[in-house]
Amino acid sequence: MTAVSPTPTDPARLLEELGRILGPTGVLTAARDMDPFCTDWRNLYHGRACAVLRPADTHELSAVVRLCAAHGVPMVPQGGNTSMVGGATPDDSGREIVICMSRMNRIRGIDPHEMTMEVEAGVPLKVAQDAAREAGMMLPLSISSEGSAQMGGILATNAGGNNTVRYGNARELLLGLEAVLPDGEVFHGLRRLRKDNTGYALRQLFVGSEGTLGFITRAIIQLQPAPKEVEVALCAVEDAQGALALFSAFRALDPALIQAFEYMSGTGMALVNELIAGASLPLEQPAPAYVLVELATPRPGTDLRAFMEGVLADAMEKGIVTDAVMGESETQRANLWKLREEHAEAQKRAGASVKNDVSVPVARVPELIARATQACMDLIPGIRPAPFGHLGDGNIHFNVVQPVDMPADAFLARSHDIMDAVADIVRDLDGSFSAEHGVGQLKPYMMAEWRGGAELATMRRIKEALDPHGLMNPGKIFPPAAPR
Ligand code: 2HG
Ligand code: ZN
Repeated sequence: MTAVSPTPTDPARLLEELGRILGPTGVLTAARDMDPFCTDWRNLYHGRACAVLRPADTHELSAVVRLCAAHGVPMVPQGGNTSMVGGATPDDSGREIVICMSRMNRIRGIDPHEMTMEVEAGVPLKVAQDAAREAGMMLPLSISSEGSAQMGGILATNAGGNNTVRYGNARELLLGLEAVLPDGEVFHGLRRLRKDNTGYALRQLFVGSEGTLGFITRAIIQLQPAPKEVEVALCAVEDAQGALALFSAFRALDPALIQAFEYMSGTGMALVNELIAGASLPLEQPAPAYVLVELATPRPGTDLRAFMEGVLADAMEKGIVTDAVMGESETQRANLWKLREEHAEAQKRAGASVKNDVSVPVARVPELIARATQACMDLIPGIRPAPFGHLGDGNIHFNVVQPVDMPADAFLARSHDIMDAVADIVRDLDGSFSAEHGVGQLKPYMMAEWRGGAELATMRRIKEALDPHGLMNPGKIFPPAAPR
């Protein structure tokens, strides 16, 4: 889709009018102020913006969107700027306006009877989790970037993370939603009903839309009871087949207890130990691969520890697990989680890397890892495959780190070769080329091949219906349309 300006832009007049709506602190135009909003977390995309706007509420946002739409100015919604696919970074034209949601950061309420929380888009996930905990409940969504990632972006990208195996993705937690549409109209869908069959579930349209259909401004999220018992174990295994066998063992006995089931390669774990301060492997010796499993229950007196020990002892007897350690305290459990959560940061510090956020049916994870490892090593000698991720839901981050002695640029120039080689295997295994990070501006080129025909055509019709001028987050999700 090409952006068509409804009226020619007059930047000076537009900025003046925006300033009148948002006040002086709500509009940033100096390059040094805008820089952090124009570069992504991975440092892959460097855009330029005409301004960065910081509305304080839905009313202000609606007014500025109406104005930008009238001027034909493209808008890029931005939350915590933690996208792995450049989903919140403007292009380099200098025409786009970044609209940052971080001032809309109030928790509007927690309802202990309904077990719901109403949040504004700019609330960081960690803040929402802590508020749920203080109220004696749990917000069951956990991702490595939870300190910065914001609820609006989490919903807009349908984030998944560590607890998907038990509670689903962000989509499954959503009850109600408010959004500002591309013309500035407000969509009022902040309902907290479990049953509400009144035509299309429009709120779900915004989930996973990556900011291409409007701005999520507020949401009502389903909470869960706080766990009363939690156990975390780090297990050494020979390979992903062993990890899968352990998952099956837990699942066969009680799938409802598995709160997270994470896989890590030996290579990835070694990078964490080498590059992250305070990280240290609490096992006798390094292993080819690891599992981090968390069990939790809201029922006191379950003796989760005995259950976990029993499953692990049996797995060790069968040779599935070669070594294991269980966290004895909250601090120890947090330290075990740190080894998993710092994988992205360690890989960033290790040099250039190529990410493949892919999913396959759970039983096919070992085949994915084995085949993709071989394919990448055939492609670039010395490449360091460091796959890790959410084995329990089939989502593996098949990330590869540059060879030690290869220049970063030369390695990154092979990004598409690597991504295509992994994608071919994923397709063969009935998987998806994007599991939880979205399409952003990294992967639109894959959309036509993977989601072509009626699927992509229907997405385009929805996009055109809501955003006929193509002003919302241009360049994301959709590959350029073929000329008619
Ligand atoms: C995680 O699971 C995140 O830690 C980041 O999704 C994954 O760095 C990555 O590719
Ligand atoms: Zn992940």
